[in-house]
Amino acid sequence: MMDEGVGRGAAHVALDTDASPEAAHDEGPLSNFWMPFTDNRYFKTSPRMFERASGMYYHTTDGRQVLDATAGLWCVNAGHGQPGVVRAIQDQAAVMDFAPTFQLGHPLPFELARRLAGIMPKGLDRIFFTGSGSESADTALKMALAYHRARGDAGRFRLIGRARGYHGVNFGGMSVGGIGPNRKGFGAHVMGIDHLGHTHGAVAPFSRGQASTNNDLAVELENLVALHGAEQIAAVIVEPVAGSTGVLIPPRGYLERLRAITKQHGILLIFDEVITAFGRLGTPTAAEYFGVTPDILTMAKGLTNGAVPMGAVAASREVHDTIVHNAAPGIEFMHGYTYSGHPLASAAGIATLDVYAEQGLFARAGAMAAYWEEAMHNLSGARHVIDVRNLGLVAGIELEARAGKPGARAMEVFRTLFDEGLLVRVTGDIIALSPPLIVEKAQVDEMVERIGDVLGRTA
Ligand code: PXG
Repeated sequence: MMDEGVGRGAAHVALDTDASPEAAHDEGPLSNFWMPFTDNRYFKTSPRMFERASGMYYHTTDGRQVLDATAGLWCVNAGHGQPGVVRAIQDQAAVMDFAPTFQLGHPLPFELARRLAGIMPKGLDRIFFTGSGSESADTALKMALAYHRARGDAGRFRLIGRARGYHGVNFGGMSVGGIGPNRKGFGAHVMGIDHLGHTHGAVAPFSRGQASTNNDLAVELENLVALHGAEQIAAVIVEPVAGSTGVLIPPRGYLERLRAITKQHGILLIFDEVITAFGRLGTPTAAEYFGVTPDILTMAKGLTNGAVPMGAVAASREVHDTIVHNAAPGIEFMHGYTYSGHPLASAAGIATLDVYAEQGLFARAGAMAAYWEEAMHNLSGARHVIDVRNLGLVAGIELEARAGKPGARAMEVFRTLFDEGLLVRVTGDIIALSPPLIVEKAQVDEMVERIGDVLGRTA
């Protein structure tokens, strides 16, 4: 249970938790919030609660400081509590809380779209707003289908994802996604979907940055084209760097090959940049980092520094103009969300882009990447570590699984690290690190030391 005497504001609810585990999850004050992607029964008997956050740190309800090595959930790229973002949200809430964007407008999303277009890869300058990464993925898939229909090519209905891919939890994103446990419990999914193989293990373990492989993994796309005929395939969606599945860095030449094959066959390429956009690799987008431009690019998370929920989809002129200019008079794309272009989210987005620019955070991440790489690979010899992968300010530390208990070792490491003051993410037996871009070298060192230390003490 929680330590005593630190309850303040809403956080005090945790401290009133009945000591009995049964009471906690059946009737206690924590029982009503059905938590997302959480072991609810465990959490409610052993809650870990945040209370406030500032810069690189969270502070917990039991009065501890926790170094944030995950930017929240890959989203607080500028660090917590950036004053410009806080002010923009507060000011906007007082001026106009909500305004519809269906057949009406207000200036903020137009301004944010213009600003975003300025940092997207050249040509991806038509911006559709959503409320999350999941909504962005489904929006992008619908755009791809609508594009081919608008061209009179409605036979292109197939969507191709990738094994171990993550594109959120809505039906489209789940269906193209390739993480088994996220899919298996939910019935029939969207029809007409195939998956490319993943790239895990394609390069030697402990490779630094992007590595080469002799395997032509993209040939699988050629095989699907041969199987179905390109005339049935609408789009391919991939994360340029796969995040949720445990940091998979694309082998050299792989994304370029996907781009060449899709282009050759009139298939749209969608990059899901929900975690890679906004400086994670030292550039505004992974597309720019890799020099590969998709037709559609999805974003969320760092768009508002995580401070207000918002996602976005950047479409090429070709995709946008084909849908909009071929439509009958009236609404051209029958899609949108109540919160598309929400005033508070738009204000937060504009302020966040200001912070990124004024503090030079993308370049800062790029400059820190070499130090980060060196530091992360110092964990190569740590107990249980079977691979270290890195790119930009992302790293994956893969542990050997305990016999018969996949994920157990990493989960134990996660809990111990948290209790001792470091927040990481784990997925399976992989520790994923993605700190805010304001991270200092001493904090990078601290992450490595703490992780190495806890691994050494973990069975
Ligand atoms: N696409 C990608 C590539 C993502 O990483 C989503 C879509 C969905 O975004 P929303 O906003 O609907 O959650 C994501 C989300 C993790 C972790 O620990 C990753 C995500 C979410 C939560 C945890 O790896 N990515």
